[in-house]
Amino acid sequence: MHNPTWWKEAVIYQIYPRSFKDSNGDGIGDLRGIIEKLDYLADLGVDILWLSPIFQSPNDDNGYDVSDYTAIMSEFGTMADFDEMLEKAHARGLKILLDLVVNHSSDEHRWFREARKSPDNPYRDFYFWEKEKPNNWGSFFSPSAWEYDEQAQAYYLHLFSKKQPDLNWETPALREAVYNDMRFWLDKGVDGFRMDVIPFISKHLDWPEPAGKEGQLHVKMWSRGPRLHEFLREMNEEVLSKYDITSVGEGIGVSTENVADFVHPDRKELDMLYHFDHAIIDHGPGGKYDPVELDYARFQQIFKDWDAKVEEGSWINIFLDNHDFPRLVSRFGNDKEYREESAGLFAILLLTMRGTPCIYQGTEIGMTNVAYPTLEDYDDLEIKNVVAQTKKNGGDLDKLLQAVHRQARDNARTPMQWTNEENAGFTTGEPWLKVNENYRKINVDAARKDADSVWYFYKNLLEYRKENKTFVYGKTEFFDTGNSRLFAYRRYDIEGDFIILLNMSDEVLDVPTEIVNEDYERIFSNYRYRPELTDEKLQPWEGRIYSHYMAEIMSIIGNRQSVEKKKPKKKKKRNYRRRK
Ligand code: TEU
Ligand code: CA
Repeated sequence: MHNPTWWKEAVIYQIYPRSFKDSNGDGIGDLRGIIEKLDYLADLGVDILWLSPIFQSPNDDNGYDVSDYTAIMSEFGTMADFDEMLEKAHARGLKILLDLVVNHSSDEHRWFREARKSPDNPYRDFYFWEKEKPNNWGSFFSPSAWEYDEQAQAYYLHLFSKKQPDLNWETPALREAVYNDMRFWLDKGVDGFRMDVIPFISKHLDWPEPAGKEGQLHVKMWSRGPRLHEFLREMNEEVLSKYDITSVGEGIGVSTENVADFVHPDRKELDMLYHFDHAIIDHGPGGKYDPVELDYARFQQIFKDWDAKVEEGSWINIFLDNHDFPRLVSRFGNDKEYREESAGLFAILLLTMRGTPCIYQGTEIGMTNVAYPTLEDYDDLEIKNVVAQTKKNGGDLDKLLQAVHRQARDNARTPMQWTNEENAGFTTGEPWLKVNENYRKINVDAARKDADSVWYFYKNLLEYRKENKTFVYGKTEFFDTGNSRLFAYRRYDIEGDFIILLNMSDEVLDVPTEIVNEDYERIFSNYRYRPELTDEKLQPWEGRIYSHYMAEIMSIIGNRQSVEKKKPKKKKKRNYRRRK
């Protein structure tokens, strides 16, 4: 059903360049910093680097507001640095995905500066203009999605900040301009794009007034506008299909009911996308900063429901954190007593669930959320907006700080922790966002000196995944364990047969022998050689991979026919893959 394809077998590593590595001491990560770390990434064993936006930008939203799609952000370096980075990445077998942010541009983009000049400017229709505010839509980063522009004498639409005016895809010249900018990078040899809020590019032009409070977000309504799939097909036909590249959609507002419209191969639109179902699982009635307790039963159900779509031919990404969400170990795991254990457990989930995995920078060493003492310590415009709104409405700022500690995007944006030196070895200067104090303990240097670290667990699992394509192409079977904290599934095909057990709790649990019978052998545990490891009990946050003994023998011999149907007497347990 699934044809062998490089982007299905690959593992994506997301770099947030601003926070990855600073090469010149100005406190801001940059392209030369990435170049310095290419060997590190190749050694870890990932295949594709997705770079959050590196284009010229006034940085209202850290590069997600682009003022020139074919220029490099001056803080990040030069085009020569980019070319060198691309060449050196390719030389190491690493592919590069750029972040295509074309639902909106920056208000400082030449198109917008032209457009606001007059109603008959050739760029006017690159954006949406209305004489009167047509509805009560809210915006992600400000109360209203409509902003009055004095020069234009009209309101323009911005679903994000007012410095991120929405581009008007109804205008053929705009689409052609976007395609040209895409070709610019693809002709340089870039390997594809991650596409920011791509389901938003077609709008309901009758500007419906949705029921609900003034300023409310209407993700469901903004997503999948009437001409969306026509635009995506055109983009595919005009650009994507002409290159051997891949495309990842940010599937905001995409559900299991409609994912196939985007990524089923028959559609010829996108290769894969990542959905938000588990990423917004703890958003409460008041939204993200009104969080509720995590529902692990639902968490499991989400993976099950989406995998059923993959079975039907769609392809998706598996991710648990990125630059927009808290750190996975703090959010889904236990970042206190069981930080390393839960980080390891989620490494197993990421790398064995069906779909192309995305590892976010720092996750490979189990980086955690940060808790700055005051709201003013935060940089993100989303938080600045929420703080302003809360103040205006006389809301509880202490409660907000608690919620920000838990939910802030800045949790994921603190500088990458390389060493235990000052500022985590990220910069010799003053970092643009304060480092997480725990860098003295949690850093790449320390992790690579410790054979039992989260880092080595990732490296070994990545290598194992590469050798066992069953994790890529095999079918999935989910087991009902009767415990919302015990996640169990099987990945199998003609070449392999694995059972995965994930104990997402602080408790010791019994191994469910009805699922893992004696034909299955434990080959991976995030508890490795620790004394508490036993066959019968799953330790807190222990994750295991078992392999069927027949499949295991066959994978060693490499020939199914020649294997005698007899269980071997005693095979040595491999709790953890041997390192070469
Ligand atoms: O994110 C899409 C998006 O809707 C986010 O605003 C997300 O819902 C939010 O971060 C959750 O709090 C993309 C980018 O990934 C994000 O960094 C940008 O800010 C946004 O688009 C606008 O370009
Ligand atoms: Ca720098």
